[in-house]
Amino acid sequence: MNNQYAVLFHRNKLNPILTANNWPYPINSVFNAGATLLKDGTTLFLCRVEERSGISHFCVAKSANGVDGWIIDKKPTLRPDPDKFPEELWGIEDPRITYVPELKKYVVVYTAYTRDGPGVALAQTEDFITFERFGVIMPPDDKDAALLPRRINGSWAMIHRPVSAPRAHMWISYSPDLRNWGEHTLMMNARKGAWWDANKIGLSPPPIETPEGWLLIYHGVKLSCGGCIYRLGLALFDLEKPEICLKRGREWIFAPEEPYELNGDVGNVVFPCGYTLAKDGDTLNIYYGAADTCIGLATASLSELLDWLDKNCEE
Ligand code: BMA
Repeated sequence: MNNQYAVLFHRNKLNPILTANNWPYPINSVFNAGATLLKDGTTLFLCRVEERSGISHFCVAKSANGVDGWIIDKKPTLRPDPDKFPEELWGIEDPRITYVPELKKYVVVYTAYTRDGPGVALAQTEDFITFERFGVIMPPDDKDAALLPRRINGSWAMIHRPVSAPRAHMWISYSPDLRNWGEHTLMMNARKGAWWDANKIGLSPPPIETPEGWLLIYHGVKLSCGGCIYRLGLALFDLEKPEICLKRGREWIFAPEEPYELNGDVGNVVFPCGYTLAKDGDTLNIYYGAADTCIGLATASLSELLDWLDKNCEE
């Protein structure tokens, strides 16, 4: 066979695993879900649900095996609250969940769609029923953010993606208390020219801690006359100085190919906001928004990803 390349992400045969048709109340679409494993092994999604007004909220869905049998909250779990948080005027989007052992809480970092564009907001929860909202912690334009699960040299660390139009790179910032952020440091640049990740990149799911470093699955946005293509690549960062990039893959590793990824409200998009790691410590379940319309699952081996990155990183 010609044109053979490494296939690292394997789509589940039940894909798309969640769609608007599964929803217990009327919605437009469900995509870009944050994901975590609860203590009893249940997979929990905090789904971005787009209402039939265009505004998004979050809704919890749970499954024993992370593939099917989803039990979905009968009504929105977390809605934008523009009376108390005016920066959530046009909705809340793209949650990324980090379980923080020190706090014994889940920290959810998400996009607040403000009058002036997307900003980064943070909330913490113990049970995904009640949430303590901190409001906007990074002003617009900023999004694609997730918290690291532990302090780095005494400070909390958050990866995010401010825009300096027309380009957008990944940054990391540090905080003593999750509210006040500083030490803003450039982490990784978008490439230039014809590259798949030229001009605009961003974190996809939260970083994955491995003995070799923080593994980041990030998205690159290729813009052409035909529109945008959202694809995924890999990079590895230093465990104790996460702004230092150790390796960056040359090629993308996952791209829209299936009909539900190519066609939808925004075609040509694969956009994971969450993953879970199986008990074997190697199998990653990567949950991705497909075409801003539904949720897909792809499975990958962590050791294969690290191995591929080793052999396919830029010099
Ligand atoms: C990004 C985010 C995502 C969306 C993607 C593709 O900028 O806004 O919510 O899935 O674009 O439309």
